[in-house]
Amino acid sequence: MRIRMKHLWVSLAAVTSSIAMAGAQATDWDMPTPYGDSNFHTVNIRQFAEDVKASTDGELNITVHSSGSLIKHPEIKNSVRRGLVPMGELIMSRLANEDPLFEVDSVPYLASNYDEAWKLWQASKDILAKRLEGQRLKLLFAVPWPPQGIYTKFPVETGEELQGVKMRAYNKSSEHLAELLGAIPTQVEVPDIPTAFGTGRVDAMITSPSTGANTRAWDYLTNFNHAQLWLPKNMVIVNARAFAKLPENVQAAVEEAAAEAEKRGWEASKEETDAKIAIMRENGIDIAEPSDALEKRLKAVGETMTAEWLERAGPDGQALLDAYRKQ
Ligand code: PCA
Repeated sequence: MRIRMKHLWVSLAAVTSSIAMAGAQATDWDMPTPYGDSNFHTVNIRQFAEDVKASTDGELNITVHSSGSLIKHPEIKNSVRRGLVPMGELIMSRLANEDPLFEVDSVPYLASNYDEAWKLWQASKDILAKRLEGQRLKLLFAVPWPPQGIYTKFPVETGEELQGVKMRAYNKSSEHLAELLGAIPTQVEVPDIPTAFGTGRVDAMITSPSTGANTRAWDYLTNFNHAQLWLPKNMVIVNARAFAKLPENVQAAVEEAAAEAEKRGWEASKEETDAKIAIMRENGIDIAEPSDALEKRLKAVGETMTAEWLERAGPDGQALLDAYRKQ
C-alpha cells in the first residue's frame, strides 16, 4: 500500500507539471536547405530561426539543416507538402516543371538588377503564393541570389567559345541557356560543384559570385564573366497545416520574422555581389564584363527565352509581365 501511494504521488506530480507546461509547450521544427553554412541565405535563415525563438520565448525552435543534409534539394518541396518536415528553403525556379510562373525570375535579362528583381517580385508574389496555397503550402518570404554570370576555364569573348563545353546548370533556365549557346548542360547541386569540376563532369557553370566564391571557384577554373543574366530567388515555404497548428501569437511571430528576413536578405544579397567578386579577384580569378559581341549574343538568347516562356506561361504569364512592366 505504501509503495503504491508513493507511485501515485510520483505520477500525479508528473501530470501536474505537464499541465503547467502545456500553456507554453515548445514546438521543434526541422528546416532543410540545399545550401551550405557560409552562404548568405543560410546565415539569413539561421537569423530568422533565432528571431522566432527569441520572440516566442522558445515556443518555436527551428533547426536549420544545411547542404541538403536532411533532405536533398529535389525532395524539399514535396517533403514540406507531405508534412515530412514543416518548412524548408529551395530555389523557386526548381518548380518550373510544375508551372512556368515559378521560373519568371530566371528568364535572361527580364530582370537583371536588384531594382528590376524587386519589381518583378512585387508583380509575381501574390500569384505565386496562391499557386502554392493550392498545394497547402504557405510562402513565407523570398530572397534573390546575386546576378548570374558565366564561369569558365578560358576567356569568353563572343559566346562561340562555349560550343560543346560541358556546363553545370541548376534549373531549367540555366540548362536551356547552355543549350542555346551550344554547350552541354548537366544538373549539379551546389555541394557537388567542386567534385563535378574535379572529375571533369563539367568545365563551366552559370551561377552567382556568391556560389563561385563559396565553392572556391579558383580551385577549379579561371574566368568569371559578370553577365548579370538574372537574379533567381530562394523561397521559404511552410506546410499550411503545420502553420495552422501553431498558437496565434507564434504564427504572428513567424510572419514578423519572415518580413524582417526578406528585407535583411535582399540587403545582404546586394552586398554579396561586390564582396564576392573582390574575393574571387584576390584569389586570381579573371573578372570580365561582357564584350559587345557577347552581350549581343546573350540578349538574343534572352529574347528567344522570353518568347518561349510567355508561350508556356500563357495568359497568367502575360498578366504578370504586364503588371511588372507597368511599375
Ligand atoms: N547559386 C545557386 C542558385 C543560383 C546561385 O547563384 C546555384 O548555383 O545552384
